Amino acid sequence: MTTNLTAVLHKIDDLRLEDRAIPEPQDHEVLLEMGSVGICGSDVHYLVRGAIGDFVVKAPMIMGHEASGTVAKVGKNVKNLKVGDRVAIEPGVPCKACEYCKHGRYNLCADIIFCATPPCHGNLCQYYTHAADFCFKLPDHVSLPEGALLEPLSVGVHACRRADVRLGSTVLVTGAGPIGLVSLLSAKAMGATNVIITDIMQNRLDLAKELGADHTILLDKDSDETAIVKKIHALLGKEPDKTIECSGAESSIRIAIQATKSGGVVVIVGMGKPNVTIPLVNALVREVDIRGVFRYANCYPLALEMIASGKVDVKKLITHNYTLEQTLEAFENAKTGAGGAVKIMIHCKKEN
Ligand code: NAD
Ligand code: 572
Ligand code: ZN
Repeated sequence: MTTNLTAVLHKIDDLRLEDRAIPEPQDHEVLLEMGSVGICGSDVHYLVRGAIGDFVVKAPMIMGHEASGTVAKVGKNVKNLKVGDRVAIEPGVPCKACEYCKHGRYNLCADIIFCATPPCHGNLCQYYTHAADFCFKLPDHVSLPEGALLEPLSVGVHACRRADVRLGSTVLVTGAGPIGLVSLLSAKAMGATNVIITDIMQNRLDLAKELGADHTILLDKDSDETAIVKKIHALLGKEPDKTIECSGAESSIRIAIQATKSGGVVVIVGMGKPNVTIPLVNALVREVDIRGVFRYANCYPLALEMIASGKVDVKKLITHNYTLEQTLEAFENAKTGAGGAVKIMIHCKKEN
């Protein structure tokens, strides 16, 4: 019997399951018995590379930030939740005092504490404490795995808000990984009527089609960019109003800019090389707005509504399931992508 089995990344390729003490919630926090935790590409990146940009794993770090759980204890100032409530956990808790927080753009807060971004711990464990106001109660018919998927779905919601996707929009999504797929789902739910998505993997495009993509394009790494832009226009019958770049590939960013209609918007979600060559003059003379996307702010409520109302089915993203005890195997699967892995879900609670 363990007290609080916890997945701790010590250094590159050194992920361990350890038993830790159960933490005590502070006055504004809840103690959660963890339900489901999805593996994100960033978790895999820390495992394989030990860093993303300036964020370096210098001390052992608990993995996981796509998570849900059940309230086991409440701090004395908590009013919004009670023991037994099932919640989705928004993993970034900002300072609430800086200019960005006060204006609602708390994803830009320099002091945000974000799960499993070093030096902050994540929540891939049995018991974990979190700020109660960053926990969202799930209705009975929304499952704990769906609660965990609110996290990537919120990235899709934020990307579509930044792109100003609306009823009747024609949208290009580049990259059909988990983030491209939640962007597709969000765009459709927000009223986009014509969505085309690209990838270099056919199985991901097949899933995109199942999730509602109107058109898919299989690319290979050496595809001619001008020819791809023409194909996008031909399949859509017009130029996309908005493009959501979710691959991180330099050529995709160039295609995104060239394909988007004059006066349209390109949002960049994918993180690839820090410096890329893009057709900037093409963008400026056609007033194509290029906008960044950094995580999300104020997106959990809408993401939850999209799932609870049945407008989007995120469960189809889950290709593999593991128990907390099988965490090392789960990460091995995520590293290799074996079995056409898209979203791998770890279930911390036995009856999930
Ligand atoms: P992923 O690696 O699973 O997905 C990327 C997809 O792009 C893959 O399916 C891959 O086959 C495809 N791809 C590669 N080259 C391509 C090309 N030339 N054209 C079209 N598709 C191509 O990763 P993910 O989890 O879906 O995340 C996508 C990206 O978004 C990553 O770069 C990730 O770091 C980034 N991300 C950014 C934020 C943010 O806040 N900006 C948040 C989450 C993820
Ligand atoms: O779910 C949030 C998330 N954010 C990602 C990647 C995966 N999942 N981002 C890409 C990496 N950045 S970062 O700024 N960083 C490590 C803090 O390079 C954050 C957003
Ligand atoms: Zn993530």
